Amino acid sequence: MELLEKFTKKNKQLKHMGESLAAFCRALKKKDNFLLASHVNPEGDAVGSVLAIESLLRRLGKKTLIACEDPFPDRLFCLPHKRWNQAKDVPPGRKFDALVVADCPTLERIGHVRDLLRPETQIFNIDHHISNVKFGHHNYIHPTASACGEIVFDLFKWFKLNINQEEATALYVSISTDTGSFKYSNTTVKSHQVASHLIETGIDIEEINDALYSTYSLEKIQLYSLLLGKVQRSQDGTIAWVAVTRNDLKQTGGTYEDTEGFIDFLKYIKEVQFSFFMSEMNGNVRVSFRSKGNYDVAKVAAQFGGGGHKKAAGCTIAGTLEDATKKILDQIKIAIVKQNQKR
Ligand SMILES: [Mn+2]
Repeated sequence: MELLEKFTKKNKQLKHMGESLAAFCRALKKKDNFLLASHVNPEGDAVGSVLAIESLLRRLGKKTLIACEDPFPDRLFCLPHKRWNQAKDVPPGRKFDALVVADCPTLERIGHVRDLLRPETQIFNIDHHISNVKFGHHNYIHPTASACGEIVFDLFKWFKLNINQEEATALYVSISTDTGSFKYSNTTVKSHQVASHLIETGIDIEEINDALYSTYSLEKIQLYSLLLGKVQRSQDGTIAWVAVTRNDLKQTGGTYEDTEGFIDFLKYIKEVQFSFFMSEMNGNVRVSFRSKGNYDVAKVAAQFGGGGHKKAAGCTIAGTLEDATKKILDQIKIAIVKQNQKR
């Protein structure tokens, strides 16, 4: 109990950015017709948060529509997809008085959903990225939350709504995926507390965890096998990286989506402190970073206009894989030197 009190105290001292939860929720209450969105290439936290907020608003009697740039990710089949729309499928002329954006540090990252906005649309920005630029008319950002879903849970509490199983599943997926199944350093007492409330609703966590972490297609296994054979390391072994090319996908029948999570294998190598995973895409290279210990990959990603968290970040670099690799390695080496000087 003592630990819990200590944590709660510490958590209160850590300031959220933007307005208070009460002010944010009161402003939400005043709107009627909501559009909900998250970032392009949505993962578990983005999808789970959006689904749960949509359900919350619907239970408050609001009109809602989810529209994201990308289709519902197949791998999240444990979540309902029937309310998910792509921005391109929203009928033109449909009016919204509010947009809720979850788990998204900048408005650019919602992609073409921006085309659905009108000057009068009020933007509600709910997030946990420390890099969030507070682009909303209303912002509620909690950088110490392990997942955006953890913050959405607080919204349910504020509105005094009992979370149903569908909402609990969505929020569990949010928190579980953003904490690497409660393993990453962003996992807190609160992540576990919220999870315990969600489990109390009677959701089947074995089924959810199997769906999230133990259901692979043969194509994905074959793609992983190919990529494992291509892993490269720096001379001292502290940096590891690999790239997936269009040809790799063709050869194995895997998809870009299948590669999510592959970067963890690089991190599992004992000596590795920095790892990055590159995807070759339409003349661009999409990069995910991971770090261990005190190294900060958000700063490395920021050098390329990206962002994220200290130990998990991403960016997009224009150009070839070879160029991107060289540029990234240079920046990581600078980050290592800087970090070692601090010691
Ligand atoms: Mn997140």
